[in-house]
Amino acid sequence: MQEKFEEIRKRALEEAKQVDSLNTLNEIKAKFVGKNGEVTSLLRSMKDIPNEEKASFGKLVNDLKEEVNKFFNEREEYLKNKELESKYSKEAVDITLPGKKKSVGSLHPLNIVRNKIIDAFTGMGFEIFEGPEIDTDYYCFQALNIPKDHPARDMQDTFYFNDNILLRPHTSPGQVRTMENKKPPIKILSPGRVYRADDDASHSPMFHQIEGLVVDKGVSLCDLKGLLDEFVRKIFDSDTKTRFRPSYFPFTEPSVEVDVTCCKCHGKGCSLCKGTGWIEILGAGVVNKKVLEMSGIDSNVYSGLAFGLGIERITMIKYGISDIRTLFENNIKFLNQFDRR
Ligand code: FA5
Repeated sequence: MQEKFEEIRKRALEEAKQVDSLNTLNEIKAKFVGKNGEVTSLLRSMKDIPNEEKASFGKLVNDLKEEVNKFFNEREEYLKNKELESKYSKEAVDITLPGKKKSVGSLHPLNIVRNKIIDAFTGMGFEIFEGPEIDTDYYCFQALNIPKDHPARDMQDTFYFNDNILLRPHTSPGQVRTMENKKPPIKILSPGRVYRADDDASHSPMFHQIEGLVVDKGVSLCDLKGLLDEFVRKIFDSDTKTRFRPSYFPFTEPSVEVDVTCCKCHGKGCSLCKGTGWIEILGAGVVNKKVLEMSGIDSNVYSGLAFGLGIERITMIKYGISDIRTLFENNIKFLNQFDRR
């Protein structure tokens, strides 16, 4: 009997050592100490043991059962730890690896420049007024001293819905709408999309302008020069110079066009500025008295100054972009070159 006990003990130990999965461990363990296991059936054979040996036999069987349980419990512990270790090593994160870069969207260069321009002027006390993109002949032309059949209409030929309704060719209607609704002093900025029958490397059929209007007692061309000098210093390099050239707009008198020293060659002359050292950025002037009167402002008491700049033009100068169309193609490689903040 002693030998049989020893043989079961050895076999249980051997089999426990060889088990390599928790599922089979329970099956093998049951073969020894389960309901019908070898050790359990030894207990059942107790009835055949003489009475005087029953106690020592029972103790031996219980000791064996305890030992076999111990082998399998230890093995179970070992297998559980092994399983955990392999799970942890599979899930392990190498914290020395570089992180995955998230691609962050960026502002379009036109919006970057638009925001800079608006910041520059709001810092000087201007308020924002946005007019409609579809407007009437009266606001786009007549109220700006451009009567029907006036030759100046050709410069801003645009898209008409009918004889009276059109896509605005400039943001200047914003001047009139503001003066009709607001008493001086007025200091507004009117940004927005405008449309013209244009299409080449420096002219787009849809582009963006920002109109500025100041109406108060005693404002003059000198104020306009000071205002635009300050604006140019804020948008371009601090050493950028401005130049006023006489020009013609029916709604301003006198009228000027404003040039800045070329940002590429700083005035020496290069391909960007066509050898002149200067690049035009906007049209401006003292508001024509007729326009003030038509908008209900007494031109004997008040005077005004106005300017209208093209955001695309300023963006092209600032970033050295030679073809306006690249600003509308949405080429990610092109757009990624600009400030991402
Ligand atoms: C005007 O549109 C006037 N309304 C500006 C103005 C306002 C003058 C107030 C006086 C007082 P002009 O047509 O020059 O002016 O256009 C102004 C700016 O818009 C130009 O300097 C240029 O930068 C830009 N621009 C004109 N046409 C186009 C175009 N097709 N594509 C891109 N930019 C353009």
